[in-house]
Amino acid sequence: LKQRGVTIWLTGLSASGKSTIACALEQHLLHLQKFAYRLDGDNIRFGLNKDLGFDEKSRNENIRRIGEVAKLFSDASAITITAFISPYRQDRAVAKELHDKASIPFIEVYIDAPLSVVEERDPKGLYKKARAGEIKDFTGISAPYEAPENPEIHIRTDETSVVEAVQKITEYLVSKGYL
Ligand code: GGZ
Repeated sequence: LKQRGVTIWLTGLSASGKSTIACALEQHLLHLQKFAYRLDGDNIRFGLNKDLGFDEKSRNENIRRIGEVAKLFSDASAITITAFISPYRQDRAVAKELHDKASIPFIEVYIDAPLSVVEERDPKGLYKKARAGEIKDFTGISAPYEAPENPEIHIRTDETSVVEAVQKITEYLVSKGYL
């Protein structure tokens, strides 16, 4: 393989657009004949991490394991895209540190949409349930989201199309020589 691995770490609220952008980015990279691999709730929370819930300790462990797995994929030369809320700054810092120690690039991408916007989207009705007290520890309602202070890339999904978001991330990868 000519390519070197890199981890693209998406963080943001539920319904902010992480999965949509991650899927589109993965497709785009595969079309460019790159080895891209996406980690998201479907292949992690239903598999490796199916023993974990959404209290703070469980989320810490969820993100710790995802950080380790992302590092392994990137070490194996994949362009690894993770799409998890990852609400705690400290957890994301631990994942980044792991990559730093292995000299693998870690790109934090803040998928940013205001709470009012994601609550309006509410594609699965989860915000409504959280407001009604039917889901506890719901990020943005009854659990914290600590926004990145210095993300490598900041995408406002209420003002940016999916295509533009993919373009922005791709341009960053090219500018750093990762693509
Ligand atoms: C936040 C929750 C919760 C609670 C279930 N809080 O929009 P979704 O549905 O499809 O994606 C959300 C997903 C969040 O899992 P993550 O692994 O990304 O979270 S974290 O990084 O914080 O560990 C949401 C659903 O699971 N979900 N309960 N209480 N999101």
